[in-house]
Amino acid sequence: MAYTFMFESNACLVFNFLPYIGNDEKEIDCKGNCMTQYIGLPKFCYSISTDYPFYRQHVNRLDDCYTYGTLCKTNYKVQIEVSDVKERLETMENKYQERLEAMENTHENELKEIESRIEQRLKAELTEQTEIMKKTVCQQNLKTEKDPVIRRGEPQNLSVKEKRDYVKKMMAHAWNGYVKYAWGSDALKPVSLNGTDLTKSLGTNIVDAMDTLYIMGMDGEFQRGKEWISSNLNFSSKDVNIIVFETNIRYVGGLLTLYAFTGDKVFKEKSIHIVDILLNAFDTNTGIPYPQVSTKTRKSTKYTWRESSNLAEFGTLHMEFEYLSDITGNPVYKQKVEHVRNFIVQKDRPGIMYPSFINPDTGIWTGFKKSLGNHCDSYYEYLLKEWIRSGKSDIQAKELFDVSAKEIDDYLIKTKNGLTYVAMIEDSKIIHKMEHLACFVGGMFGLAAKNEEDKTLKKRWMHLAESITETCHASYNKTVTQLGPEAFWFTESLQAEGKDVNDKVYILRPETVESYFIMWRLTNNQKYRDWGWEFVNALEANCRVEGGYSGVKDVYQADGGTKDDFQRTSFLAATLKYLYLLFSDDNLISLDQWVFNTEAHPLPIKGVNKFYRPYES
Ligand code: DMJ
Repeated sequence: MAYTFMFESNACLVFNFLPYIGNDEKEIDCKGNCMTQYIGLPKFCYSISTDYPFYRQHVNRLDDCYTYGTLCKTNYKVQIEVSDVKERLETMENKYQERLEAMENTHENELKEIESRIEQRLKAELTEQTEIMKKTVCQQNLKTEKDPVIRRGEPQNLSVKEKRDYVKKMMAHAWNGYVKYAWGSDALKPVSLNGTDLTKSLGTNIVDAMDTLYIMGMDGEFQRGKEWISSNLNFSSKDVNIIVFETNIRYVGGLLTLYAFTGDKVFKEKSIHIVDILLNAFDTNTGIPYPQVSTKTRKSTKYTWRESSNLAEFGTLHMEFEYLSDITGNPVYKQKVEHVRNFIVQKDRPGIMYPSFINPDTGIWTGFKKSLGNHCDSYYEYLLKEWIRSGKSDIQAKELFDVSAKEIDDYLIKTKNGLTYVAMIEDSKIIHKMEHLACFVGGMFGLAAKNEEDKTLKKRWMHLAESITETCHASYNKTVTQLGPEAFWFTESLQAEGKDVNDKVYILRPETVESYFIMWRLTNNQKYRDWGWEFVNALEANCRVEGGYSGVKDVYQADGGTKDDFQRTSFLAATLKYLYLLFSDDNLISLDQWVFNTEAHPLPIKGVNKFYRPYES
């Protein structure tokens, strides 16, 4: 096919191929003026004339057009074989297309690479900026937010303040007796006005009581205690078998709280010194610790009277050991307790909950009591509390707690004549007896409810918390002394009452007032403060003696019968601390910031509490 293009005077035709559009026509006049301007990328231009039928020219400026414009000054009448042109054009076009595609592919890859590099850089910059932002926000928060309150915390109400002042005076009486008659010993015999040693004068009472002194603002006493710790607390200087569980909850827990409160390195160093000795207990076939370690030989042993370690002993280390790793940067402490937990988790559980004993050499369960009292109690307590202490990052602990809590609820929680209690199982038989030790369960379920998101569980746990605390109060209320028995029964004839001689003692235990305190904080129900005050009166009437406070042998007798002449250190560490906090403002050692170990030493909650003081290299 042939087309005839008539070239009018002073005009020539230029085929202009825009790279991606195909051909186009542009006119330039023969004086060299482009009638249409070329804009943008270089373009290919074909000018047609008789002399140069196909002339390829790279045109990107007016000047170029001018050159070819001059070729067609005269009028031409040209016949062009358009098919030829078309063919050439198509070849060109195809080639161009290929090149274009090749370019596009290369560009696409290059582009992708560039994009990914840019993306990575942006991400890195974003992370860096976010970190900077976080730090700034965090620092601002620290400046603007109020510090967690660890002292003062005076209640508004005057009569509550009077009660609190009264408790502080009780603390002064207990402490002064110890200072006067038993300084440096482990505990005070408040009737015979002497010291008594469990660990050959390693000053248990001092370390255990220190954080209570601090919270109460008893500065002189605190200072004296600190000096003693600083110069005398040296386990290597004695030759004694220390009990892993007791040493951990009293010494390590106490020192860690003091470090959190004050940031004073002496407390951290002393806790490292002690835990490094305790680590020897974990050198067993299973990694389950033996119950005791010699401070001299560092050899760990079983008790002579039993082969096994109990659940509460090896299951009440987690909070302290994890926290110690966090403030020292030394992972060995947490590794030990994590190994213990993993060992237990991978073992078969015979029946519900956990048996009370395991042989640390063979890993075989040996005791088949299921209980929230002696030998078992704080294992369950620490599952919940370690989850809280870890800032809820220890999910395994929470899952284990949830399973146990359900089993406790399904099998051990009983209600008789309106009183809900925690029974126990011995050799598969249910025993309708609750130990005073298990009265912490009210507070434990309260804390669990406070931290639970599932509404049904929250409600159930809160109900258990209230009703179990109520039952423990009833066990106090039913005695002449208004002090609770060591164990109480639910039978045809007994309702929350002790039966045997051993049931009837009251040894200054804190578990019931611990639950009053937690329930008060959760509900602000006045009855918990009232019950706390009844308890203060009962202590004053039955336990106060010249040297301090003593346990009593029969809570069902006037004055509690004979005194046991023993002021347990947990009375200062826990009983009086919980009482004081019960009558303080709720922001003093807030439950949002702190979680109490089983000896009532508050540990800061990770990621929440400014006093956490994590290790910084
Ligand atoms: C405390 O020393 C600890 O709470 C332990 O876990 C059990 N209870 C005693 C005091 O009664």
